[in-house]
Amino acid sequence: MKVDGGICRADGRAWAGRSGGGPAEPNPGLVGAWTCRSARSSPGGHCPAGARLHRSRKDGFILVGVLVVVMLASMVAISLMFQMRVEEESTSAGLGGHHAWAAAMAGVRKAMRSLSTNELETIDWRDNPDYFRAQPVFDDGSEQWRFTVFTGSGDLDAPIRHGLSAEAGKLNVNVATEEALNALPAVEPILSQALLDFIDEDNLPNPEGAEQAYYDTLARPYQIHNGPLKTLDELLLVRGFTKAILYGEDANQNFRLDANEDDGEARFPPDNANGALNAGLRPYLTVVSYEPNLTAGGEARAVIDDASSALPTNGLPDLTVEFIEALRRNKAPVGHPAALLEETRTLKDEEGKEREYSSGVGVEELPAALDLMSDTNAPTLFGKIHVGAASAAVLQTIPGIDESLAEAIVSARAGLTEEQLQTPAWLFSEGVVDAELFRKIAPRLTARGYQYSFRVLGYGARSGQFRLLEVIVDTAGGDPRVIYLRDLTRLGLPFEVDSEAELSAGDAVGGAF
Ligand SMILES: [Ca+2]
Ligand SMILES: [Ca+2]
Ligand SMILES: [Ca+2]
Ligand SMILES: [Ca+2]
Repeated sequence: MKVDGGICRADGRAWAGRSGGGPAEPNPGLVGAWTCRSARSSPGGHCPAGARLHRSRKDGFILVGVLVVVMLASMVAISLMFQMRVEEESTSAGLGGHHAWAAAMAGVRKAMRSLSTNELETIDWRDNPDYFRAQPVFDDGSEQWRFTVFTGSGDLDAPIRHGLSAEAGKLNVNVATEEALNALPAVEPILSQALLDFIDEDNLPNPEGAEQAYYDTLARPYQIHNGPLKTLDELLLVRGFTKAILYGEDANQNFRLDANEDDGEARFPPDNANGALNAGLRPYLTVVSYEPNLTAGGEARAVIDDASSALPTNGLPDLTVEFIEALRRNKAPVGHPAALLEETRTLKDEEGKEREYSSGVGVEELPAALDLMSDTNAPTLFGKIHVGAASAAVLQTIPGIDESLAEAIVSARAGLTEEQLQTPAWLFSEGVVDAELFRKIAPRLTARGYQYSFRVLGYGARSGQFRLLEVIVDTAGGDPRVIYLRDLTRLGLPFEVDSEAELSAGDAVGGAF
């Protein structure tokens, strides 16, 4: 190694002397080098005769000086060695981290590809290990970089799925009512009302809520949003919402019950040691769900109660069109198309005579009625709950759906085809709910998801270096785009990677970064 900056360029001799013999045999080479310092300006760097003479008369002084120089040079060398080693290690960690990041981003791109319109119908994005698990990305000879895309399943026995989560399957806190929030486990009005105050535009606190005036009294006051949350973690800014409430016992947010999450107070986090994972509110909530108010064919929907809104020219029976025209003529609004199900009304005809009208919407016509019409001309619908993706706990936030009905919905949908799941009409056609209950709950439901969340682990199968990302992708605008990306690497490896099995499986490494 070189010790640049040493006096007259010691060129490693200082280090060699130090390590070879401990402190300090005077080194003639060094002495010469050192004493040359005074003659540095001489042409060609040669020591003039006067300098040699000077050396011979001051040996004692020179010896002390040499010792000091040797020590100084040694210190410089040790410090440089240390610095180089640190740099070397951080460079290799950084390089590996960079590769793991690139592998994770390959996973993000694959997840986005699974959601693109031409893949969506052929790729199962819900749970597809062949497509999402341990996918090889790049082999640089010494390391094989891979990714796994996964999400929480809510099932303790198989806590992750290799796929994506539809955000529409969760309750959107930005548009949730107090009643919906209070239906969630462990949410009381003191929480829900504080959340509603945090989001609503005014500064009038709910009876058990908290507006800016409360936050001004904190040791570290901060401005509340009085507007929608952009990320779920912003819930932690709301009075009463703690990490224990948001993440439950799942301190490392890996969807699994780790040993420290099931040992009571012994180790962080506190938990009830009951062998089950309380994952907090996080699995039930979102801030990003919305959908375009369009038909499956991408057309604007007809607004039933708006006389200026053209009714569909095909897809609806004549009887239904006549019924809606009569409703409009009689200024008898119905609101949501679900209200047409098995509906009859006494209305005036074109001559002003009252007569019985039937909607003409039964089991057969219901899917088209739900697809083609709307209760609003708003271009975007926020916070509808995806009946094909929501957990029983989330379904219970809808007034009219109790625990047993929520569980019946979850078990009934498991046996349905993609075709049947296109609209919420199957709830009625499969006999899960009657017409009256369907009319009540359907306005809160959707059968579509446009925003999808997932985790990606990018990792080296040999070294175990990894990066963990949390991602949300939005497809509402056409091509999928990333609307949220967070590095969760600090939370640790979410699950063991069986690198031996992966490497011996001999997967072909396809593609590159
Ligand atoms: Ca407010
Ligand atoms: Ca955990
Ligand atoms: Ca614990
Ligand atoms: Ca527990």
